Amino acid sequence: MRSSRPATSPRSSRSPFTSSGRSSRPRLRARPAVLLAGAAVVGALLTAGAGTARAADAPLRDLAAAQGKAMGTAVTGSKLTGTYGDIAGREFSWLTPGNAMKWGSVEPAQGTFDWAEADRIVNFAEAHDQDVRGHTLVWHSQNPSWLTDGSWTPARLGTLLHDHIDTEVGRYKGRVAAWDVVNEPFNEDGTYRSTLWYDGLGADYIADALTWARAADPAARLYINDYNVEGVNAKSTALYDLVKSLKERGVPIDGVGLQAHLILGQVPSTLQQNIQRFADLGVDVAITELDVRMQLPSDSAKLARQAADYQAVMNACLAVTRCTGATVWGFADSDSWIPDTFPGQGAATPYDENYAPKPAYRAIAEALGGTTTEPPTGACTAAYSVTGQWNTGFTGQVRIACSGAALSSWKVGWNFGAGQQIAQAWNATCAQSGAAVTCSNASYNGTVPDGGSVTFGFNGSWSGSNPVPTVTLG
Ligand code: 9MR
Repeated sequence: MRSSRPATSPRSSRSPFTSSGRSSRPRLRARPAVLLAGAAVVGALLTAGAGTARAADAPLRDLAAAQGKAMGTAVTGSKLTGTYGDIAGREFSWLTPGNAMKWGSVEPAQGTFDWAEADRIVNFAEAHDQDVRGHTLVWHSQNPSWLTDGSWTPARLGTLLHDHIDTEVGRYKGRVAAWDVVNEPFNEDGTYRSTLWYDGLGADYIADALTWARAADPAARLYINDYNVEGVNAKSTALYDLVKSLKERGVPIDGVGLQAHLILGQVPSTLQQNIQRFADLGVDVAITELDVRMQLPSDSAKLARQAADYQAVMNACLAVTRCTGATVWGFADSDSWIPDTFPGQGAATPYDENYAPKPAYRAIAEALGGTTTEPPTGACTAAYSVTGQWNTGFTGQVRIACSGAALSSWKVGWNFGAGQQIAQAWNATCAQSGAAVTCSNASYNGTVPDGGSVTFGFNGSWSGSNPVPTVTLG
């Protein structure tokens, strides 16, 4: 299934207006910080009725791109519509399937494959100009029972693993930017975890898996991913020693994933130092599964502490060039694994169950250099931003968001101050008379629920300057 975004969107259609290709956000290979191309994201935001001007709230992915980083989230494919889909597409530049690419999901019976949810996520990512982090090829958990219950000779087990990697990486060749090839290979004390793979094939199952993944898609970045390896400790040192020896042996390894399933108030003080030591080995580092859990119920003090924790993780990544970015393990509390696994705990993600951003969201944005404002209660707001600009043309968007209020239809208006002219709009009907532009909802997006948002876009022309107009929402 393709995106919910109509095909006229320049992001999905890759129209000539965006022929420079994918935007200025970073690819999964680490690179120095760059500024957003063109006009970057600037905006004006007015509260409905009240008319108070506010600073723009740029999406996290744009803020991250301006820092040379990416911001990602784990997603559930079946949820990628409505508000969940809007947020996933708008705020994040990486998507990780939370479960859809695990062996047990893709090959439930031997030789019988189900790629539906994985395909859905990859298609969504492509329609929203996002990279996919494939997760995960070799793990001790969420394997199909035919595999775990079978009795295999080492040779047969190796062939099964090789075929699995060939099949899955091959299927998404060129479409998955990075793979968590091996997941969670270590015990807490730094010894190898006893698993189907280690017990059957020995420690070189890791080198073999990486080599097979490289052969199946030479362009994909290959990672080893683990938890409790965020600070300097016995487990992260074992991972460090492994990566060092793999590099020395010429085994393909491009990065390490630090999962970062953290407990409130317990961000390791050695996080940045640890990221740096992996970077110094010549590999990328990604924060791959960030969440910060707390004892429920949450309260404002805990949420403030959590915000500081998120900010500390972002700051550590920002401080190291080879830290490519951070992925949250589910962006909303309603889509988090924590309550099921740690009874009584939760509220671990940056959005609450109703998709309202929490202090942690604002902390991430601020760490990434953004300014954020909390919308006043009981208001719908419209924010105008220029998302791309070239010689004589530009792409703009307006986001209408409601909090404590809702709309069943909408109309926004503005006056262009420098002769700009709208050429084409999507997700709205727009008309321009002289400088005055009015845009009203399309048949399918007049409803903006409490806690939800709608975005429409347009291409226009400009010359001389392209100032951001003041937008009114009526
Ligand atoms: O988020 C995943 C959850 O839905 C599954 O039930 C769980 C099963 O183990 O796996 C979760 O994701 C895990 C990830 O794949 C690897 N690191 C730990 C994550 C949380 O358990």
